[in-house]
Amino acid sequence: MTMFCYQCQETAKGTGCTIKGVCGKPENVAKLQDLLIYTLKGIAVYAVQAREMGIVRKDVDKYIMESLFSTITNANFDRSRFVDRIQAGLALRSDLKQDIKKAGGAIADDINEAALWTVPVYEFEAKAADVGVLATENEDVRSLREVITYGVKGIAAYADHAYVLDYSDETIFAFVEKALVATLDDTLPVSSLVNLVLETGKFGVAAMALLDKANTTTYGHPELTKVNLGVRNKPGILISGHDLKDLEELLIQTEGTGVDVYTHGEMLPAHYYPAFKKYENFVGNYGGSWHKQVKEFEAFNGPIFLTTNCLVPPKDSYIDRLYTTSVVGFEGVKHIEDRKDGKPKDFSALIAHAKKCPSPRELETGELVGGFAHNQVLALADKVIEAVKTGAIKRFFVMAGCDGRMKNRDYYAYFAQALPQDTVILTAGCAKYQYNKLDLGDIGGIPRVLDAGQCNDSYSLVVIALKLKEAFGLDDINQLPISYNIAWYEQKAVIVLLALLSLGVKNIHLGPTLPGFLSPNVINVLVENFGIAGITNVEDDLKLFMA
Ligand code: FSO
Ligand code: SF4
Repeated sequence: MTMFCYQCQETAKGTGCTIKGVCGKPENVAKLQDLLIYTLKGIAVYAVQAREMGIVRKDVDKYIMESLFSTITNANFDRSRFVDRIQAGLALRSDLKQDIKKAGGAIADDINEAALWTVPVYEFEAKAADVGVLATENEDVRSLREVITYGVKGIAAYADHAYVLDYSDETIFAFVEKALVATLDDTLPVSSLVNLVLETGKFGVAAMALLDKANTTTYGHPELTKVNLGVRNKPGILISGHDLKDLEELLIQTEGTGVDVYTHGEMLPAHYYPAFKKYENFVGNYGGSWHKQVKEFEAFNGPIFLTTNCLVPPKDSYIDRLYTTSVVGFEGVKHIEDRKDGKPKDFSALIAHAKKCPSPRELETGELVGGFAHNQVLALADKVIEAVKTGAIKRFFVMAGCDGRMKNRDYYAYFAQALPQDTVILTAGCAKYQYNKLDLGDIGGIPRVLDAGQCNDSYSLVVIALKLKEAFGLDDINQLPISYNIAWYEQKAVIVLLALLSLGVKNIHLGPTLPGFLSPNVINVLVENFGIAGITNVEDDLKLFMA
């Protein structure tokens, strides 16, 4: 086996990428990501013990979060970055061990190998071969361990965004470390792993709530906004990913320079935040979701700045215009260094680059309407509740999640169009690009597609559901006229799903295919306890949902 990765929806044949990632991840990077995860588990062994002794190392927490995030699909393809991370991790691991010893703690004789191993750098990939996903032989245990691992990757991504805005929660760090250690424990019964999966979902809710607080406190509550889709006749910078602080610093530094800023993909919802509306050069959104980037980045003409996933291996036609930052990386692509000593990131190179480029080529014109995060929807609550009571709105469809390359994802565009006129779509994440430019109309002034924001803003949809449950005096969230038809792609969607399960949401339909990392027995557990199902075709699924 050269490599093995099955963490995303596009995994080869639905079972695993074994030669090269469908995402473009090469074998050496896949192996180093496996070794990094193993390194994190070893560090977590000491971090858990240290925490019990009252030793908390913020640098370790931050390192674990960023490292998990860096292994998410389409975040980082740069081999050297993983080698550096693993080396830094081994150094942190021995520091932590020393801290424990200095404080009088004993290191257990039977400590896991993950906490002990060392090999020279040239043997990293060979070592990885013994510690990857397939090292766990029992397929159900492997499946549950990986669900937990992917769940904590999602938590880490959201916790990292909150951390950047100075919001953190020790209990989230402690849980992530505990969960990583649990995936090493061969004595844990399957039932405990199943419980841990649900606990992961609970901390997913906590991480999304924390990020929601960080975003809304820093930038205000998203509000109903019309976002321009056209372009202006000035050079521009295109920013993609999920990191709002990067956007803020870019807007501050580009203001008055004659360089415009456009969003791409998951950065679109930034337009909904009041704090960014004052920037005259914040022009609009350019293009669609992440997998369209090759064509759209080519057409943009100016520099493109990737703050998080999803990065697609770039074409020569624009690689010299591409910039990455934080956990994102690709060999040969310029990287904007992290903030140091409280100073903002330095975008002068990007701005100078933009000034030498022609303005973006127009792809489309018109506007998109969004900004329906919890605060905005609750401001319309009376109208929404009235519409439900009168029957003007019969059902809500949560269609949050991800978009992707696979042709069969056009199911979601057809599904959105086939929905009866008295239904409303609640969305978040890049999944919306399948249908957010269709004219689906409104119900008494309430748009039929309510976009809450990025994938993490799926939290908003939960808040809305809980408020509706309260307003209608129901005891169970499943009694609401809400159906869940969720599209997934990568590990942030995994944590969104686990979060919904931990809140007791039942009968979620997940597509376009069920995860390759779920073993048949684990799928059975999900079907029996939560009524999880896949999708079939628009017609049959609609009948099922509307029944
Ligand atoms: Fe999409 Fe990519 Fe936000 Fe994901 S851009 S697919 S769930 O990384 O993060 O929704
Ligand atoms: Fe394959 Fe997805 Fe893993 Fe990439 S992230 S190697 S496409 S399973």
